[in-house]
Amino acid sequence: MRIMLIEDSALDRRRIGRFLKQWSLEYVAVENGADAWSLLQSPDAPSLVLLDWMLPGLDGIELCRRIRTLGANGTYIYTVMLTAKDKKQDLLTAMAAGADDYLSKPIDPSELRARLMVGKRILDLQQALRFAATHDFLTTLFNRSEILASLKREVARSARENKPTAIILADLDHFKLINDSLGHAAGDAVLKEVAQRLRSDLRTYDLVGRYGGEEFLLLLPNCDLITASRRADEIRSLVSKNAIVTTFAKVPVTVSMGVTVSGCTRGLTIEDLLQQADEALYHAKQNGRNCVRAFCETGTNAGPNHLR
Ligand code: GH3
Ligand code: MG
Ligand code: MG
Ligand code: MG
Repeated sequence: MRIMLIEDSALDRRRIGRFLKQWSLEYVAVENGADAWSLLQSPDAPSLVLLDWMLPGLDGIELCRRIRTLGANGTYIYTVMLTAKDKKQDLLTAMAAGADDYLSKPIDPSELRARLMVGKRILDLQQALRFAATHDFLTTLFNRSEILASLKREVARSARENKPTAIILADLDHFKLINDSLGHAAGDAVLKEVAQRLRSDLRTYDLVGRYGGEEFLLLLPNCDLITASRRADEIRSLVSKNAIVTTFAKVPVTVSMGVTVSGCTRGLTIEDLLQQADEALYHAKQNGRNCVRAFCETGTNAGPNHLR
């Protein structure tokens, strides 16, 4: 948990800062609302804000309202108002503006510490709920709805920046046989390990999610069809390189992949692109599995060797 202290009084800033340091809490101190607002809009903004009510320019209440408009992307900012005001009406104003809690000045350190603990509990809970809502329970990859949301975002961005985004649909070969011969638990162990292998070969800005039972969707931003086909083939080879060791048996695993890119043809929907990747995947399966096929407008699908 990172804290932002927004306080125009240098004395209060130092005093509260001293407490936070004493408790080994990471914090950044800001002395006015405008600076705070620009910091809060950055992707790595602090998750808990200690906010003075009276500030020059943008005051605490207005800042509180603005912080609440940031919540849309899922990261909650827990807000504690600090103020000398102690009338009940003020408390209501602060809460209505979006504050989660309220502390009267002069700040009592043990009270501050207790409120921070409550905030941390709420933030931890919120983070756990958010993770559960966006990730697949078995593999801990992004779940279907989250990877589809990412696809939508990446495709919009690639159109804006006029750069391709590669879409790879990967499907385990004859996975049903593993379930049938070794049982569902062995199948689950294989899915977990495959997910780990997929994740291990990706770059930080690439994305991977569990699209369906034994199907995975990979997104490579700013990657053209030829490069994506090669990358897919590397990933395919990594997945199948070593048999997967489960408590039931050593299981050889292969994967087939279909690749397409956004940005080649204008006006393609997410559904069109998924359809293209699926078509290419179908060709990979038809071709004997354990291979990569790229979608082509003409209907012929080529593996990475043909694209070189
Ligand atoms: P193909 O090479 O054509 O893709 O064959 P396949 O056997 O992989 O494909 P099919 O669609 O026939 O079977 C997929 C199987 O994946 C069927 C389903 O029971 C299994 N499956 C889906 N989700 C899970 C899961 O969470 N755990 C386990 N163990 N199996 C799952
Ligand atoms: Mg003040
Ligand atoms: Mg399948
Ligand atoms: Mg399959």
